[in-house]
Amino acid sequence: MHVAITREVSPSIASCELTHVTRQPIDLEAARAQHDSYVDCLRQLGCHVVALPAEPDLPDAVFVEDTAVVLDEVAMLTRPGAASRRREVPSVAQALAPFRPLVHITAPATLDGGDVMRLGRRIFVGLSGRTSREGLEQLASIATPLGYDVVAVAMEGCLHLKSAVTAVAADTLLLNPVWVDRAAFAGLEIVEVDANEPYAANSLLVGGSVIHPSAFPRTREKLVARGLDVRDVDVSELAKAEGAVTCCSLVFDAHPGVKQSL
Ligand code: CIR
Repeated sequence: MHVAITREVSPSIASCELTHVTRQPIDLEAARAQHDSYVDCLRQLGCHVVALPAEPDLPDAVFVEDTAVVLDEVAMLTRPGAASRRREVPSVAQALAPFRPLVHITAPATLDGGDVMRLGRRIFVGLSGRTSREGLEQLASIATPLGYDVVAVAMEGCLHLKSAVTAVAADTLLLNPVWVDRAAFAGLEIVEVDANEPYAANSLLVGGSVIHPSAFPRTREKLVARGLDVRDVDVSELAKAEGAVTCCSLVFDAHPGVKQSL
């Protein structure tokens, strides 16, 4: 069974961090409605959802992905690159504690979960504006002894590695070649986003289904043409806070080892 940790949209989301996106008004009710539909989609795909309450003083707290990296063996609590986001971590740690032993990324290292893409026993880590070389090294010092191969990936032009590339199947990636070099992923199948839809690479694979933003129909067609089960969600309001579909949840296997995990 998959668990999905989520958090309600903060009433202060309008004060979110922004890096590559121009600030525009965010309709809180619309953002909440979209988030509800996203959580429904996770439930439809069989996830047991652990929904944390909104954090009124933490504008970006809905984007729980950045606060942790959940492996089969441990949950790694991050030290987010944006100082404003570090107070999001303790409540996520509490939510993860029943499922995994906890380990921590510590200062001065920084690491955002959005920069960490796990594919089986391989972990790709984007060196972004949020994730430092020390963050990568601390992650490797935890994951390598557990048997994971940790691979550093250069990227540019976007916030996180998973803005540029995500898995849509065990051996297939959805990728924007402008932001990350496909050569970093030799041996894997690559589907490129439609050139007019640069933000379309962020998708969330749950079981065999791909949650994908409805704003990107041309890229969606490419996924459907490959026989993938694509579930559209409208996250346009959350996109104004520079978020997308991976960042709103931490999805992991409740009982790793019992069956194949993500
Ligand atoms: C931030 O800049 O931290 C938030 N406004 C957006 C975080 C999105 N997270 C993600 O894609 N993993």
